[in-house]
Amino acid sequence: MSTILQTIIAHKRKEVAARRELVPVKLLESSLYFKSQPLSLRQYLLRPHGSGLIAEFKRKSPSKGWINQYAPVERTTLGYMQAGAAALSILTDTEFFGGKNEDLTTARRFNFCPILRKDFVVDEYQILEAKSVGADAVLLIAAVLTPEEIGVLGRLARSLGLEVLLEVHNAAELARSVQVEAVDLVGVNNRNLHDFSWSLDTSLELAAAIPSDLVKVSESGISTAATIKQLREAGYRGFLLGEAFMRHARPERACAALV
Ligand code: IGP
Repeated sequence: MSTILQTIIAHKRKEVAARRELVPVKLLESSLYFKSQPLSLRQYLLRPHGSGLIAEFKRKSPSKGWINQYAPVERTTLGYMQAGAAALSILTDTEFFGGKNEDLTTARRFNFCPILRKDFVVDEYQILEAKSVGADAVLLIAAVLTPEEIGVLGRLARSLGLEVLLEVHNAAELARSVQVEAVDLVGVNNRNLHDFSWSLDTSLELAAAIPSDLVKVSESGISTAATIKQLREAGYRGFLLGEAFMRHARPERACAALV
């Protein structure tokens, strides 16, 4: 595991332990969202003439620092969807990405579309939490989880109606982590988490190795329609873009310009 990931995961475990004391599982389960029917990220990405765009709300990152401190969640996410995005991704990690659970709930109040909760899941508690704040899908990162953990967390998510996006960075992670009964979509991260370098080849080379019944999503560093076209031709149906939008004062306008 890279050092930044280790730092994030260590912090996340402490955070979850503290959070569990404040908001016990019983309380999470009383959230109204617990009773709601989630929307299918898979289906929204596979819509015949859809953009396949998953537009991300991300204020900062360990590699870039602050990207956008001021854009409001309401205007940005509604603008993303009006521009033609297929779904939203909301960073809820506070320490490293400047997000919070309330950002997701705010996005939920303004949008009828699938919402991916972007966080570092290491514990079943976080799956219940994702459901309680209104998410439709969760991210599981292969680089930080054993295949057993992916199985347990993925099956729990699916039992609540949440879809699971499994993030991989290379062929080895894909081979050991992909479990069809616990995963709905595979996200290939074009960013190397050890040195933050970027290569589209990561997505292009892994495409053929992803089981065909899982929806393919390409993540990170995408900023042009030409790249999206190339990925679509390689079999990708989802395109996760964050910084290309968020680095603008009006991220939703950058999204409209791309769709
Ligand atoms: C978006 P970018 O380069 O368009 O901002 O990337 C998304 O892929 C990236 O934010 C991301 C991420 C993650 C963030 C991919 N995997 C895991 C936090 C955790």
